[in-house]
Amino acid sequence: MDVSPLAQSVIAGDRRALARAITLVESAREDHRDQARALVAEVAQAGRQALRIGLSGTPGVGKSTFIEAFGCFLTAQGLRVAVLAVDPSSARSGGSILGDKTRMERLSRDPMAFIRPSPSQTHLGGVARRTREAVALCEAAGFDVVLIETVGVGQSETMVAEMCDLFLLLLAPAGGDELQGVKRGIMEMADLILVNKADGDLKPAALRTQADYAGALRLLRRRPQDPDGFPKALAVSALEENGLAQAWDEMRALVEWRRAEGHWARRRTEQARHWFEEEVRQSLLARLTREPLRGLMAHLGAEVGQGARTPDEAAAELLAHLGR
Ligand SMILES: Nc1nc2c(ncn2[C@@H]2O[C@H](COP(=O)(O)OP(=O)(O)OP(=O)(O)O)[C@@H](O)[C@H]2O)c(=O)[nH]1
Ligand SMILES: [Mg+2]
Repeated sequence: MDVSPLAQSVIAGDRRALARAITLVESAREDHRDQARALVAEVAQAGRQALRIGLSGTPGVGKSTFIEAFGCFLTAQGLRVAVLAVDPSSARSGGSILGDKTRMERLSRDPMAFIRPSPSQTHLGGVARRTREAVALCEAAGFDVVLIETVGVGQSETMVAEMCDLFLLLLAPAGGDELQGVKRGIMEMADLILVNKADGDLKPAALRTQADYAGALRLLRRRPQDPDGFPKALAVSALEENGLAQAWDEMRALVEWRRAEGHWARRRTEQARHWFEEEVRQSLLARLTREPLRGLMAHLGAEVGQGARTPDEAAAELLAHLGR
């Protein structure tokens, strides 16, 4: 199949073409992979960049509600918004935002928005590539903002942070005065912490939690990509749509500063390198699980087990086959 017509339709902003293109990059078939590679390379020629925003938070914190409210807020400003989801956990079926299309009812009907449910899960390496390519397709299709939702499990947050310009962490108001066991590593990735559900009875708790996190963020090591005062913690209510404009103002201020200081471009460059190296690593690992290397691995493993070769010798022997 010649992917050029599809690529051109994506660039022209044809939503059905975009959906088909994403289906192609999600395919596990080997011949589809070649087409997907050509497709992604061709759409890259459009040279478009969206603002990529990663959004993470534990189940029930209000990610879907926030995306619906924030997405509609953005489209009301005349921005085109694409929403993608990453859900590598096998515990959930059907992908996180598929069942949520009902919860994102307004946004899914919005002609300025495009919502793509996450496909059923595979290993994280495959998820990363597919998500990255889906982001690239949305950018080429002319979306201004690409929101990437991830549940706070395993490595998915780190992965999403590695493909985003901004990383948002959504938190719920804490019951007591303790920080909610948010891992330090995740806090360190956040550009903006949004304490959600700052409404009704939960409002005082949300404001306390926000103040706690604001304090905790000040204790973190200063990052070169941040102007004064960042990362920040804000209180929002996705349900009542409060604090969204302020959150957006903060995001824009941060992005403008990073662009002006060269951090934006530098980060994109680093990310491209990261994904190149990751792709090499993943491809090498994948080859080990296929013939002929899989059989050779088993064979050499048995020899090592019998003491016929040292582990190091056997590894050298196996690696010598990589180039063949
Ligand atoms: N009071 C209040 N409730 C909220 C707010 N945002 C979300 N909720 C409620 O919290 C519950 C979970 O919201 P979701 O948006 O489904 O949360 P989620 O993070 O997408 O959850 P998962 O998809 O399961 O990971 C729902 O009952 C929402 O109505 C808010 O700002 N205030
Ligand atoms: Mg959800």
